[in-house]
Amino acid sequence: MAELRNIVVLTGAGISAESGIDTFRDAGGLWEKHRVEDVATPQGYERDPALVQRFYDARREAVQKVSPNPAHEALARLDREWEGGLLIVTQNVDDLHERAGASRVVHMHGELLSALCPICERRHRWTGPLIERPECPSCEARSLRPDVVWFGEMPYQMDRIYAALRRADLFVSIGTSGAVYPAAGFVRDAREYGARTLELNLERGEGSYWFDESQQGRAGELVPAWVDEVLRS
Ligand code: BV8
Repeated sequence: MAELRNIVVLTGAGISAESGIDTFRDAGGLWEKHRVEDVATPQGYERDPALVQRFYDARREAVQKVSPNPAHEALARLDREWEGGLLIVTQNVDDLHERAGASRVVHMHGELLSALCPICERRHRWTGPLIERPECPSCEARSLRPDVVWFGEMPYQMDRIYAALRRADLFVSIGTSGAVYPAAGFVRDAREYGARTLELNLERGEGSYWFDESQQGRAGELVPAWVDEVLRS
């Protein structure tokens, strides 16, 4: 791995699976018989705000009862010890990367532990439920919504992500099925910009074709081994 300087890592629900958080493929359609695509949309929220708030209240509560796993810990070690460029772009709305100690993290689909006020557009760290329509701490409006990016909404910090992809020598995708865009397209962008591409995932997906190398296995095993290799190089 000569001349390796800048790394971009993309993580998905698979990196949190071993912490006990259901992936979308497992939970898809299982949650109160609604497909995530139906619940995680502005239209779904418009149609039945209580249903959507309950969906997120349950996940916000659950995420505070689980812990980071060896894959999160390995990426946090990489963040501490890697002197080159690193950006961990996560599609996950849990805070397990941060709780493992990583700091160069971007939540492109938002965060469960944050509430967004659509009136004053401020965000607030939020650990409790939103179903009772609490007041916004800034403007007192009672319209707080989960601070997550729904289908059809613009993902966060796209400029920062594309700037990192342009500089990347290595793009590593961990625990994602590559079903959701624009995240699923990052591997093609990275290749175009000249990066090597590596996939670490439980199974080969339709996106695996785009990777120079694809390793199958559990993130808890593959990620620590890969981080060891990078830090030794
Ligand atoms: C956008 C937050 C414009 C909420 C999420 C047609 C109509 C309408 C829209 C579209 C359309 N066609 C395309 C679109 C765009 C749409 C999209 O992609 N739709 C899909 C369904 C086709 N995308 C959007 O709307 C996005 N916005 O496009 O705006 C734009 C375009 C370009 C540039 C700027 C703006 C917004 C999408 C964000 C939606 N919000 N999450 C919430 O979390 O509730 S998406 C949500 O689902 C996750 O964040 C994640 O992104 C996705 C699930 O994917 P994964 O993380 O990969 O999880 P999954 O379960 O699928 O896979 C898990 C993988 O792990 C599996 O491969 C499994 O094998 C593996 N695994 C399991 N266990 C392990 C493991 N691997 C390792 N170890 C293990 N132990």
